Amino acid sequence: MTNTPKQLGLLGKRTDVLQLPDADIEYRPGFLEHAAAMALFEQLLAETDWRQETVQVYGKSHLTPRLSCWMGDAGLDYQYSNMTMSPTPWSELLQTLKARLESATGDKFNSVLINLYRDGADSNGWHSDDEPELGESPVIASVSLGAVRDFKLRRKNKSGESYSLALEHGSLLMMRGSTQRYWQHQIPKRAHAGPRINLTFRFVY
Ligand SMILES: O=C(O)CCC(=O)C(=O)O
Ligand SMILES: [Mn+2]
Repeated sequence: MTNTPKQLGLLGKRTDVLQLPDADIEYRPGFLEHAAAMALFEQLLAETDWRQETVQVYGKSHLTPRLSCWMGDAGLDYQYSNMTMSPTPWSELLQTLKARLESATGDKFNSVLINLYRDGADSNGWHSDDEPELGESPVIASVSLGAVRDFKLRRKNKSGESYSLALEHGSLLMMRGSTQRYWQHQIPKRAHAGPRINLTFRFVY
């Protein structure tokens, strides 16, 4: 099934504001209607140019424990975990989703990092989305499709403050303000999980 702009229906009106110090995080479950999110998931799974990137950690090469694709406006280059990525041109499908997100949030995006967690063994380690090209106060719009996975947050200041949130199919998580400066996030491995796709829309300066 192919998603047309009309089928990318928005549903949820509920927004949860996470009460975390020095963070600005909102969670909207049911941002995308279930069937539209399912069709989006299937289409992205089949049509995305998935790659397994290599990252350098302490001088050693590692394959990332997930597949990804970086899409965005021509001419944007992006540093991510010591790799430079040139974006794939926008697909019609994701241009449509971007426009929906922009009108729903009032923010502008020029790129998206798409991650595929093939099963529970795929993960995303502790990090902040704080690359200099995302500016002082990065705005990240994160759409989740498929299997529910835990999104963990921890304070950088060693206070021990942490938070865990289950990111559901069709949900939107918005991170703004000082969130990336003071907090890290991760998607830990999980014993049993089906495939999940996450899209983080960003604005690269
Ligand atoms: O999969 C997720 O929900 C988070 C992805 C993420 O943090 C990233 O790609 O920077
Ligand atoms: Mn991130």
